[in-house]
Amino acid sequence: MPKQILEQRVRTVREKLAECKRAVAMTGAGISAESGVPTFRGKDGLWRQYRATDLATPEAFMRDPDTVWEFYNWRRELLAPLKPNPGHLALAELENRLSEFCVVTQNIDGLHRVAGSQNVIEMHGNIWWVRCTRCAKRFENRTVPLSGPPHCSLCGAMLRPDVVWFGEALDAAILQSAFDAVQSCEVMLIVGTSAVVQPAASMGVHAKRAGAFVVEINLEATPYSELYDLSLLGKSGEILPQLL
Ligand code: BJW
Ligand code: ZN
Repeated sequence: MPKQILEQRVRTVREKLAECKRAVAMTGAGISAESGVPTFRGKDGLWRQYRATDLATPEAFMRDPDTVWEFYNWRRELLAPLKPNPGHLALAELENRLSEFCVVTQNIDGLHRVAGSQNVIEMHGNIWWVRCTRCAKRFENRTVPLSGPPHCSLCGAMLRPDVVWFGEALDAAILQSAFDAVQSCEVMLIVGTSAVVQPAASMGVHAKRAGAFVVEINLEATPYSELYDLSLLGKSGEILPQLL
């Protein structure tokens, strides 16, 4: 994208944000890429190296919990030392500046909260939480590395990562709060998501239908780019700070 066009679009979005009261940022793996977190579908993306059906479905976990836990343990080790980048920090600062601002994220890395965002809806869960496969009790667990699958301190059953796998329904209350946020915002930023995984992928469409000004920030176009008001092509860690 030519620099001049990008700068002009950035100015437009900055003005929209300065005028508005309610905004939402919907984020995906791309916002954490500059922190060193692998994406799913990019060049070195996780789903290019591993089969999601072997590692991120309830069937895979039932079949081979040790392998699934090995995968999540490896990702926990990789994530543990990573820090938020200027993109996360800019969204945390937007929350301070607007009367209502919320981050709806597909990411499970927890970096938005580390950056200081408080109003965060984690649609796909959080890798630092585990859930009992029998009694459904949730626990925060930051042990790195884990030595084998962890077990529930209440009932002894195996715990699973508290994340949403393919074919699993999102938590109804979490999904509703995401819908409420996107359907009542004036400006929506859609950052670093390939927009192929539902129901997250169509959140921008809901915002657009409800009258929001919808902006996509990504290295490349996505299946929804044409529907939105503006596309800012570039790194979110460089573009988001310019919107303040
Ligand atoms: C940058 C950047 C930089 C990089 N700056 N940008 C057929 C049609 C429609 C739907 C379906 C279908 N078949 C099956 C479904 C449903 C399925 C689905 O959508 N599948 C599609 C893939 C086809 N969805 C589900 O199963 C969901 N549940 C559901 O539908 O339930 C229904 C139900 C109801 C009632 C009962 C039962 C069921 C659940 C989806 C769960 C997704 N889970 C994962 C794993 C989470 C845990 C984990 O991490 O291990 O979530 S998969 C993975 O994809 C992860 C992500 O959150 C999600 C989205 O990925 P994201 O964030 O978009 O990352 P990438 O890598 O794809 O994109 C990165 C982007 O960043 C790129 O665009 C880059 O260009 C950009 N970028 N660097 C700016 N510096
Ligand atoms: Zn239990």
